[in-house]
Amino acid sequence: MSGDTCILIGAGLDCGKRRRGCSMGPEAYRVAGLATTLADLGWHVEDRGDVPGPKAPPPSPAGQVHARAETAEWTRLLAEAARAAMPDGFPIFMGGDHALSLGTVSGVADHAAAQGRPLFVLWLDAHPDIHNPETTASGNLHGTPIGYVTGQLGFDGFPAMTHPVPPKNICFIGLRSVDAPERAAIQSAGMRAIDMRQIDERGIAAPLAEFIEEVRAANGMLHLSLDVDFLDPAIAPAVGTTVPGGATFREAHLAMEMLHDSNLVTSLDLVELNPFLDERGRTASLMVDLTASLFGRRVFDRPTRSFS
Ligand code: 4U7
Ligand code: MN
Ligand code: MN
Ligand code: MN
Repeated sequence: MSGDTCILIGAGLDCGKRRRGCSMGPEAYRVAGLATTLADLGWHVEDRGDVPGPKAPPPSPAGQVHARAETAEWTRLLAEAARAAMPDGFPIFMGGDHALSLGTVSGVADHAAAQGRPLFVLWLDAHPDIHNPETTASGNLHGTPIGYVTGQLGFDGFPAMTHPVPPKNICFIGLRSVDAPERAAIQSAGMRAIDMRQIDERGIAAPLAEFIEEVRAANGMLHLSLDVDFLDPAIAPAVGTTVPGGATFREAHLAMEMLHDSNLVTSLDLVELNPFLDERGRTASLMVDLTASLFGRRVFDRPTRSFS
């Protein structure tokens, strides 16, 4: 991540759940100063604008799964945007709800496969989002991106996942709301899942460092998907699915600082920001500040004298 170009891509997808407002996310990140923040850190920033969603959102029959056809079309469009951006720089997908990751991760996975490198995914979220249309009880597809990108069945009408991400290449951190079928899927696939209790007991640095070293050893590319609800709702209220007991301000920044130093992250989703629920822009600003830590903001630019 000693970088040159980062590419901002607005993905105002809002159909992964019923409560609306994430369509305003891309504009909130722009208003909160994401581009100038990154430019001040020395990055060349290119804003590609917003990916236009499906022109005439295909009607989805009312039923168990909400907006299946519209989400499938977004998945195709965002995978294409990701494949186009990866060769040009570091894409930042400004969401939009988490259903956007069906598209972004599949496009990034195609790119990694073309480079002959394994793709790893770090999922910072209260939820593992490993449902598929058969297991989801809510019918909300923002709870399914990990199910889709790992190649689970049931996604009829969606583009085929050409390069599924092996479950062992995925690491969840921050979990505190896991449904029964999700628990079964995580355990049977032997996935890395760091819940909040483990963070309480070990801190966030130790498990994250272990994952970073595995990615490095495999010469992997690392996609980071940051859900606002990873954070404690007391500091990040602008999200539909608040779950108490989330990551603190410093736990989140430390994760971003370590990921910056790792130099392994090659793409980023910022998801689930609902500006309609924010308080004077504080959640949008926090997400921008976390992105700044990921892109190299630090207190000192070289080691300082400490006590000895
Ligand atoms: B998010 C849930 F039941 N698991 O399936 C579901 F708890 O992208 C929540 O992480 C999904 O915000 C949350 O609806 C999706 C629920
Ligand atoms: Mn290109
Ligand atoms: Mn999520
Ligand atoms: Mn979540």
